[in-house]
Amino acid sequence: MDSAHLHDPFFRTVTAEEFRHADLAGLAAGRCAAVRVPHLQSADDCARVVDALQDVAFDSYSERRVQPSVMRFGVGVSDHRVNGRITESYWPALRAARESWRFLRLPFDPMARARQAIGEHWPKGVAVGRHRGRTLGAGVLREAPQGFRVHYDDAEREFEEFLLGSPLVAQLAFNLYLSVPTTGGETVIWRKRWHPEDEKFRPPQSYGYTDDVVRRAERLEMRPTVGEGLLFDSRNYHAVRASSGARRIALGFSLGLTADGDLLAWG
Ligand SMILES: O=C(O)CCC(=O)C(=O)O
Ligand SMILES: [Fe+2]
Repeated sequence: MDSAHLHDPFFRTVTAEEFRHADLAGLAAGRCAAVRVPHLQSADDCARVVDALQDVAFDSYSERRVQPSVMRFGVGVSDHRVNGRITESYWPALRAARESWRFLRLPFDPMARARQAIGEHWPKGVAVGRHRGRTLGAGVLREAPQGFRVHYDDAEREFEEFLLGSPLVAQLAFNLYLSVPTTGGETVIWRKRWHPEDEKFRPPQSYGYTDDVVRRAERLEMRPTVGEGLLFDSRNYHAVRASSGARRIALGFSLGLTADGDLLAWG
């Protein structure tokens, strides 16, 4: 039998009304691939953020590394990483990004709310991670009408020193969908982690890989709805399909689980 047709019963999504402790622990343990909470935020609150962004310019990620381009509001640590270290440029960029957030004059902090919702049943809650004593960015908003290439996110491999001061026993990507397109925009996750052989599928300098890297791997495809919160294991290869018809804006951050049970966010 072609291995592409075999199903791993642990490679599945769990849908729940909130982020339950058992589902987060199960996700970290590899007992499921993603946890979806369809109504994490109300459509009204999502619309409030989207409205505030109406006339706001997004930056784009480094065009050298990220093709096709991905638009971003806020600062991501990946754009300030050289040879596995955070460059000093990150900190003033982060201060400027915090200023831009204040400029939106939102009646609530959507990142803090998301952390609160994820940490509601987690013993220590969710805090923003710190790097060498300095608090990292809490997350970004991303808009990628042309999608994200197949890639994985793993701070253990991306950073030479521990990003959050200690090893991360699990790493998750969080997204809250504030606005969704009419066509496309699916999040796709493959049951595959990086292998050294995969480098032949990565164009030089690129963060992402060609689709061949996930050929034959089992796949999950999700179509997010407005207000949905999604958590998945970011070390699995994943991608976002191109979209059209309306903006696809997701609030996103990474989460790392330490051996002490701390769930720490960074953008
Ligand atoms: O926008 C998404 O659905 C996923 C984006 C992504 O690559 C991530 O959150 O790591
Ligand atoms: Fe990602």
